[in-house]
Amino acid sequence: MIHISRRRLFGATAGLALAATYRSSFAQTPAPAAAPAPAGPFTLPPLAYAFDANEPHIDATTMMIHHDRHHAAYVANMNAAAKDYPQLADQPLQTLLARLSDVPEAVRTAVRNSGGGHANHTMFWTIMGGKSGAPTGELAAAITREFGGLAQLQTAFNRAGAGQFGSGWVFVTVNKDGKLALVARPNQDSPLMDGASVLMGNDVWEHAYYLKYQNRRPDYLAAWWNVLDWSKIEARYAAAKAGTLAI
Ligand code: MN3
Repeated sequence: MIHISRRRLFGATAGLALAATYRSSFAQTPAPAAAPAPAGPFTLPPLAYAFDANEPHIDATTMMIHHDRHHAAYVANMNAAAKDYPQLADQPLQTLLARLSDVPEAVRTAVRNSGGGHANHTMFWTIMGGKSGAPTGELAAAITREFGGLAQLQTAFNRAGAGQFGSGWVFVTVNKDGKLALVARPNQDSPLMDGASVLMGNDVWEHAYYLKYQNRRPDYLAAWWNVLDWSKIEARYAAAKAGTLAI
């Protein structure tokens, strides 16, 4: 690869000489070992759609960096914590987060930040990749009951997201009776930490939107509704009511 670009820069003769030099020096240098697969009980869930599936509202580069680097870092941090405290993996993540005070103090902040980040992003990917539309059935009825309708939910949700100072999330929570509520949380805190269930949520950290929207967080919040997969959110609603919703 290198000798091709060098040839363009320096001409064929010089390029070939350079290429020979590079080849011989590489031949004496052992290839670097492949990065080890992240060892540990926590794993990065693959996206169920392509990085560009949410274009033009969320660009592919943002999706790639957000999933493969930001979310991967939360997973890696959880595995680092689990190295010394393997009991962190003995219970479901949502249970761990609901009982943060039981987590050993040495890793409690790590679990709050990275365990919260792992849970929040795991939820986040699953509800996107869609083509907008609107909720139907019981979820649509619940949204009308609680907020007055989808448009009113969007207005209140986007206002909460724009008003979240610094980094954080906006969520709609759901209880076993199907009752919805709007909550904003800082950093990677999650309603799971209060024992609540999350129906849906949007990430308002700058890494979620800055490449495309820069400081225009309200524009990102408004555009995000275009990539939702309401069938996934309806399934989460049904699971929450059945008591089977995990993250
Ligand atoms: Mn994020």
